[in-house]
Amino acid sequence: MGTEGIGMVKIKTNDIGRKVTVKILYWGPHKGGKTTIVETLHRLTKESDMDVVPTGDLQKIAFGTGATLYFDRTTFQSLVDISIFYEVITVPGSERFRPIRKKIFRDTDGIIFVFNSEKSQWNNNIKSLKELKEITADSLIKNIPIVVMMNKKDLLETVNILEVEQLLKDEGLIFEEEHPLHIWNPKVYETIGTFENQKNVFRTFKECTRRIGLYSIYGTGSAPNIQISEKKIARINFTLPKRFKKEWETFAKQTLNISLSQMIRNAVREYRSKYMQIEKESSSIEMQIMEKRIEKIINHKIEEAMEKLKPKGNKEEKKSE
Ligand SMILES: Nc1nc2c(ncn2[C@@H]2O[C@H](COP(=O)(O)OP(=O)(O)OP(=O)(O)O)[C@@H](O)[C@H]2O)c(=O)[nH]1
Ligand SMILES: [Mg+2]
Repeated sequence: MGTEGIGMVKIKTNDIGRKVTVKILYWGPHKGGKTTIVETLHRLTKESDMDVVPTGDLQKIAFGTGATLYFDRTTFQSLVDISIFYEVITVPGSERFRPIRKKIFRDTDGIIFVFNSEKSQWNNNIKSLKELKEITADSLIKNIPIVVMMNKKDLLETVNILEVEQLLKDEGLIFEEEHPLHIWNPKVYETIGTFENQKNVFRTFKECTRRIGLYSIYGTGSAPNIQISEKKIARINFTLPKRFKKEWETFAKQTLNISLSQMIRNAVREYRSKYMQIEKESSSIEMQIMEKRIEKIINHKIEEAMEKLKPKGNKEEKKSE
């Protein structure tokens, strides 16, 4: 089946649910730098103090020239949550390996597209992107997060970021602001893949893992649908439904012995600190999700409060029945 293995972020757990494996695929044209980037990522996480570490060597199946023949593969473990493993794979970019790419793509949770920024390579990038779209059967962004590396930015004759974004737009991979998927538009990074001059290699990887996590947790495998309200983006500013306000005030005072505003502040602090642990780099996406979570917990507390404030008579009567 053409679309087999395509769909949502399908994070795999082992039998006892303790180990989670996430598959990240580096995709892009021949000689764009995929293998180089993964080599750099591997060495960097091995030698420096990062929050992921390689669990083994980097397996490469390549020609003598260095071009990938089948794939490169390696696994990293998260140190933030040691039950999470990232299986990182690169496809071979040469055109004739399309069937292999299709096979390797199966069960991918997130894509890092390695664009070759050299002006002479423009058409190869387009071909590679179109092929990816075809293979993913339009599930990119919607069900599979994607981030873009504009690689080889150390070279002189390179395209600029606006040109790449325009291409993504033309290919339907950038949504307008009013579209619900807008916040999941692929982030485009200018990168250098070689270890010596490396730029944004780890950052792009982290952004991909972050998106996979968000899709998995908040979107049950698809892009979480978060309504963007300008007021909400501006700051954490949730409002209590007025009709519950009194009940909640009573709840805060009677049960927790604090004021309503203190209780809100505590809820905000609690969720903010949780978020900071997951992601230090705050962005509007986290803010919106955090607000959703806070709203949820507040609504839950309101319900709890309502429950508590219900006339007790009925319950007791029932008990004694
Ligand atoms: N100047 C420069 N060269 C780079 C960069 N990244 C990779 N290269 C070089 O580009 C060439 C091709 O890199 P690879 O990593 O083999 O490319 P690939 O995308 O894996 O190619 P395939 O396996 O054939 O798909 C190598 O000579 C790399 O050293 C970069 O950021 N800047
Ligand atoms: Mg390669």
